Amino acid sequence: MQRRGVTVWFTGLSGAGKTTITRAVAEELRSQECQLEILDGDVVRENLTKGLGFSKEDRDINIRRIGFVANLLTRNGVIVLVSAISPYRQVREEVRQTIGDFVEVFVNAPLATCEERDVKGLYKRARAGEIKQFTGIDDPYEPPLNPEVECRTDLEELSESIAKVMNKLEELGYL
Ligand code: GGZ
Repeated sequence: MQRRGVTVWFTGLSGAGKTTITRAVAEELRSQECQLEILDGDVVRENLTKGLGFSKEDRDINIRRIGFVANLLTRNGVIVLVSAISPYRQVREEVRQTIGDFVEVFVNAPLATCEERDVKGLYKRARAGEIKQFTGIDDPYEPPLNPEVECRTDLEELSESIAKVMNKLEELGYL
């Protein structure tokens, strides 16, 4: 019998740790021989949503397209790991309603921490005004009000974050 699919949606600021947790959870799921796919904002923007910018309109289109693909996969029994800033609550809720089997993971680290990490040097550039509409600097981020999981990546180890996600998937009957 085919397992039930689910979309696990990782939302949070740039540098909060979405990609790191997503990859680690993917590895864990693979070891349990789950069928999975990753849709990472960075990668998606190079193909599926190439050409889109960072206005609210473009971000919403980006999220709706990711949601569309995630839905197709989810209803075919795949565990879909989406990693995108997805700063707007309303469109995240819209995607949740469409997909149904949806687990929201708030990857939460204070802006100061993300800025300190500044893995790609984007915050520095945003502060210098070289990048406009940068989330957290001169563009909003609306945190989830009732996420199924919250990972405080400034306070917890990666292993703890992975365990939280895996335990939730098990609790909800997806594993
Ligand atoms: C936010 C930006 C921006 C602006 C470029 N604002 O941490 P990253 O670098 O590797 O991932 C971020 C990515 C954002 O793409 P998403 O598809 O996740 O965004 S959204 O869900 O809001 O549509 C960041 C980089 O692109 N980046 N410019 N202005 N992040």
